[in-house]
Amino acid sequence: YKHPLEHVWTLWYLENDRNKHWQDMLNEITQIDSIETFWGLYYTIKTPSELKAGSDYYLFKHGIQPMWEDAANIKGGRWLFTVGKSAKYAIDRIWLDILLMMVGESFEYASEICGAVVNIRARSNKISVWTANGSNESAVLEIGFKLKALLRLQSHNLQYQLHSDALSKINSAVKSVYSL
Ligand code: M7G
Repeated sequence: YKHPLEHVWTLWYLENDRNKHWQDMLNEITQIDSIETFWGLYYTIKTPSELKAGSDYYLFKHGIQPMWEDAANIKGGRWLFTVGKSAKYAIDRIWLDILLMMVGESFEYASEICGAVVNIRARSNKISVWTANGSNESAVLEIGFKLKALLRLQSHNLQYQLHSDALSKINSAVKSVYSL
């Protein structure tokens, strides 16, 4: 017997390759539909801190492509925070906490959650939680406050950015709609 999750989730992995378009670097790894498949996968794959710079993981609800253009994301945005390199394993702990919050439906506005992303970069790593509707202020703020509180991120600055701004402002800074 397996303990089913409320939603089926898909894990994606991106490996940087300068010869490929961004979308072609994204690989769908597997689907997660139970607590047992979650932990089986978690202990099989590398943790974020073990990935090489330029790599990403994406965990999204099944049926949502982890890109701005997907119909489920296009009106949405992301809570973004950077995780410095000084605490090497902080990124692993925060990523696992976020995965558990998502698959465990911990947010009051869980239906607004699309997925989460971890970007491993040479300078500083980033984690973001993507929500469906950037104009749903109560949902955006509840999710942001909960991330800040549960993740003990008092020292981190969380920024909410709209995907539509990211889409139209490639190569320039994306403004933040909310900041916590
Ligand atoms: P990133 O990997 O989110 O951050 O975006 P980084 O700057 O720290 O590496 C890098 C680039 O990947 C963007 O400038 C886009 O060219 C491309 N990219 C990233 N995302 C999430 C998307 C997306 O959802 N859609 C498209 N079309 N390109 C994206």
